[in-house]
Amino acid sequence: MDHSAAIDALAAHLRDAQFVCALTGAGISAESGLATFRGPDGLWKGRDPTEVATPEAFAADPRGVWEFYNWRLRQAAKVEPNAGHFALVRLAERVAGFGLVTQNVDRLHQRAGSRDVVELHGNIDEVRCISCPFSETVGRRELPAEPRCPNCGDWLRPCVVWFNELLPPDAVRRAAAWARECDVFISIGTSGLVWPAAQFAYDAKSNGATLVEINLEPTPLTPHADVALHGKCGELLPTVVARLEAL
Ligand code: BJW
Repeated sequence: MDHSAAIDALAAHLRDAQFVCALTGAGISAESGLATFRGPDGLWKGRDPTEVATPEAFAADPRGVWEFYNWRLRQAAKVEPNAGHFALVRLAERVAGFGLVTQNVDRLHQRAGSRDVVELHGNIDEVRCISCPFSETVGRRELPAEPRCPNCGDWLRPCVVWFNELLPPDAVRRAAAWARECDVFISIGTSGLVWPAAQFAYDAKSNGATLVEINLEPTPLTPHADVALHGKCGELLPTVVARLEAL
C-alpha cells in the first residue's frame, strides 16, 4: 500500500508536536522473532490465556505456568531489538517531548536504547516471591522448573501483570498523564483488546491529540485514527522517522 501522503502528514504532525506519546504492543517485537499473543501464530494458539496468565492459573498449577514462562525466557534470550525499536529511539531524539509506554514484557525497547520506558504489564527479567518481599532480577535466564524463594521457600513468580491483576499504579498514572497531554498519540503493533492499556488511545483522542495507528491490520481503534498505516512496524517506523528528519 502507498502510504506516502499519510506519512508526510504524520511527519508534519510530529514536527509540530510539543509532546508525542507512543504505546507499543507485541507487534513491534514480532519482527525480532517473538510471537504475538493473538492471531493464527499467536502465543495463546491452542491454549486459553486464562490457563496461563491469571493468578488463579498460577495458584492451581504453578509448574505449568512456569513451563510457559521458561519457554518465553528462552525465546527472549534469542532475540534482538529490530528496526522498529531503533526508530522509536531516533523519534524520541527528534521531537520536542516524547513518552514511550509499552505493554511488552520483553525489554527490547530498553535494549534498543529507549530510556524511561513505562511498562504497563511488567517484565520477564524480574521475579518476586508470592509470600514475602523478596524480588530478584534474573535477566533472560531460564529458571528451574519450580523456582522457589531463597528466603521463605514459597513460589517465585514472574513480575508480569496477569488478567484480573492491577497494573503498576505509577505506570498507569504516567501513561494516563501522557495520553491526556500529548499532541500526537501513536498506537503501534497492538490489537487494542486488553484494558486498561487500550483506553489511553481513546483518552488522547478525546483530549484533542492526533491519533495514529501503525499495525499490520485494522483493529477496533482504526475507525478512530486520524492516520492509519497498515504494514510492518519495522518498515513503517523507520520511514516515518526518516521523513521527519528530512523536513
Ligand atoms: C504487527 C506486526 C508487525 C503483528 N507490525 N503490527 C474493560 C473492558 C473489558 C475487559 C476489561 C476492562 N478492564 C479490564 C478488563 C479485564 C482485562 C481485559 O482487558 N480483558 C480483555 C481481554 C477483554 N484486563 C485486565 O485484567 C487487566 N487488569 C485490570 O484491568 O485490573 C483491574 C481489575 C482487576 C480485577 C477486577 C477488575 C478490574 C490486566 C491485563 C493484563 C494483560 N496481561 C498480558 C500478559 C502479560 C504477561 C505476559 O506477557 O505473559 O499482557 S495479556 C497480553 O495482552 C499481554 C499483552 O501486553 C496484552 C496486549 O496484547 P498486544 O500487545 O496487543 O498483542 P496482540 O497479540 O493482541 O496484538 C498484536 C498486534 O500486533 C496485532 O494487532 C497484529 O496485527 C500486530 N502486528 N506483527 C505491525 N510486524
